[in-house]
Amino acid sequence: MTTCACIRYVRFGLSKQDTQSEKAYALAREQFAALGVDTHSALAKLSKIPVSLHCWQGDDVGGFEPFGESLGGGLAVTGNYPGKARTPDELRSDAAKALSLIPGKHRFNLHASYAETEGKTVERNALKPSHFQSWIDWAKEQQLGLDFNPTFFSHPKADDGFTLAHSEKGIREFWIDHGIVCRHIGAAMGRALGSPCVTNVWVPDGYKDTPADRHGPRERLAKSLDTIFAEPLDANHILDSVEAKLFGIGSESYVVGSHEFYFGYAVANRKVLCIDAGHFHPTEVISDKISSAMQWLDRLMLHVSRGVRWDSDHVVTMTDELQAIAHELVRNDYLERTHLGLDYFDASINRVAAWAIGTRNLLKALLIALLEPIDTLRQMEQAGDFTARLALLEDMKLMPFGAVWHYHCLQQGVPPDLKWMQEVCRYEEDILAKRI
Ligand code: RNT
Ligand code: ZN
Repeated sequence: MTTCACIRYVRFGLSKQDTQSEKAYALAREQFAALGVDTHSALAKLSKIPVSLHCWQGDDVGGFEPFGESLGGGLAVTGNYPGKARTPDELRSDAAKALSLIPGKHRFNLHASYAETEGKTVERNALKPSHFQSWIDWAKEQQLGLDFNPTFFSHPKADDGFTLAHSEKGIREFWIDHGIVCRHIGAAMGRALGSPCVTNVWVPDGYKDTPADRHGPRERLAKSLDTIFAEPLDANHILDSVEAKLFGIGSESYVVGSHEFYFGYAVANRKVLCIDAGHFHPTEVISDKISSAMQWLDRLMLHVSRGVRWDSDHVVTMTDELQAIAHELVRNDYLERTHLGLDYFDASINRVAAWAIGTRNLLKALLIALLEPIDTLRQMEQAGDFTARLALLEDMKLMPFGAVWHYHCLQQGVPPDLKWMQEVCRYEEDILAKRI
């Protein structure tokens, strides 16, 4: 049994830190100003960047369908930390708690399996916007945008590992219809909330062992996607996106929707490409793909995740790669064309904390990038002074980003580092621990 860590955090909660934060910020501001960087404008930009929090961290990708299939699609969640959300209301309450610990205005990313059908079995090809009305109402109340995903896994018709690329027409059509109804749901969400809903197609289709036919399934997947996307929908309401993967559990040898497949599909059909940080070889990074992809695509969706030795979907931490992703988006002015989402699921720790840690880290990485003296670095590079470029990049690493972040949290009315965890502990004691 895991216990709550409140005691440790209460002790760290030095109130002195708050009284000194203005002073620390003023000093940091001067240090950045000396490099030609304005901390106020960096914070103004940061406060406008939305991150799409993934609903599935709150209940281990369970969803609320009455037929409750166990997790499929080659996905795996490990851990049994108490307090997982069992109902949509619990999930909404947990997500609201997490959002209260994160500076800025954000989005919430739902899966079709989180439909609310009042206990009735509604097949995935018959889902309607009304099954997501409570989510839409909640999003309005919380001032969140919504993003959406058809659910092509955890379902009897996906049990043999194929959906949109299935060789049987009937099964393929079932999943095509699911994709179609989900686009209408996404569009309804976007219309209701006045902000386009990124509706992301990811299918698990693939083979455990060496296939004899790599071509056929890919041809079927392309045709199925064409049918799903045939009806033009208003881009003010919905943006279609497609997500590739290298392998999953049970699809180690061949994934139909590979990176090359979807890159080509997205370019040819002007779709949003969703790049998941965990969907490549373990040493392959997505940060270097962004500026290549942006030459050919209008928009990207990122599933910011952290694979540990495989696509393990660990909570996002402050890694070099996270910072590299943030630098790419800021340096190249891609934020307007990029939809930032998170994609991880850890059931071995407090799930509200997992959301807060990952989202705060992404925002911190963006802040670090926004505080970079990019013009100076570019000038050095153009002058061929690679020594100065390296020296400045390295010296930047110990700049007082923490003081700026701390100030930002207080300005935005959320607890700063070393404080927010107290809130999680309290919530765990009062709410999560009572869910037996
Ligand atoms: C799976 C993909 C996909 C899912 C979510 C639940 O490997 O990353 O994005 O994680 O749709
Ligand atoms: Zn993903």
